Amino acid sequence: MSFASNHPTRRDQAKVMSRAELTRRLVARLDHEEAVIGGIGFANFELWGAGQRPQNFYMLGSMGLAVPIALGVALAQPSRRVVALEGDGSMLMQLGALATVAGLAPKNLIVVIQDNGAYQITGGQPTAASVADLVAVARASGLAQSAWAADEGDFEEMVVRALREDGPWVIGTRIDSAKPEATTERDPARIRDQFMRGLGVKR
Ligand SMILES: Cc1ncc(C[n+]2csc(CCOP(=O)(O)OP(=O)(O)O)c2C)c(N)n1
Repeated sequence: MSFASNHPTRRDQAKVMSRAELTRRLVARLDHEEAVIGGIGFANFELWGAGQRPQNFYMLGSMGLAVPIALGVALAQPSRRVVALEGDGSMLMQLGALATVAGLAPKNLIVVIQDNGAYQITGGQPTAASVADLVAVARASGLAQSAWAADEGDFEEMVVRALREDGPWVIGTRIDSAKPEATTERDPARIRDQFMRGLGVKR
């Protein structure tokens, strides 16, 4: 069965879930020093809260860079699985990244879109994610293995498969706008250095 036909293909078929819980479930499934890039917004706050790992990178300043950074890591280290966690606002700002991923087709890349329909960290202004279904955009960009997670169990099933089988994968999640449980420590130089050590490219 294909990914798309096994899981919801429309945003309105997906349950609205807790970002903190989904992030915890994802991190709990990591067991091969996978790299995880948390996008600006609350994606990286919850990644921080789910337990700090040297293979985590927390983007603090720029929207839309979780996927491009993850793509670079995936191409540089093809034997490592790489996960990008990106909010809908940031994804909308960098839609071309999806087509670039489709063109380069790294088998080890997993994009998780965290769609709360809002620019939450700057006050909850609405995004266009309810108009432009981001999973449909990903599929139309050439990423056939793109689907929405129906619920928490479905999300975990998708993650397990994506960590094992060839990608690239796009997993859409609808999330609520709960206040994040943690706050990333704002120390970009330290974040960069730890990540480089975590990837084995710096001593
Ligand atoms: C180019 C640019 N424009 C605006 C901002 C300010 N800004 C930082 S995060 C953010 C919202 C991010 O929204 P989303 O990616 O959906 O994540 P969420 O806050 O919902 O977790 C905005 C508008 C920025 N950092 N860069």
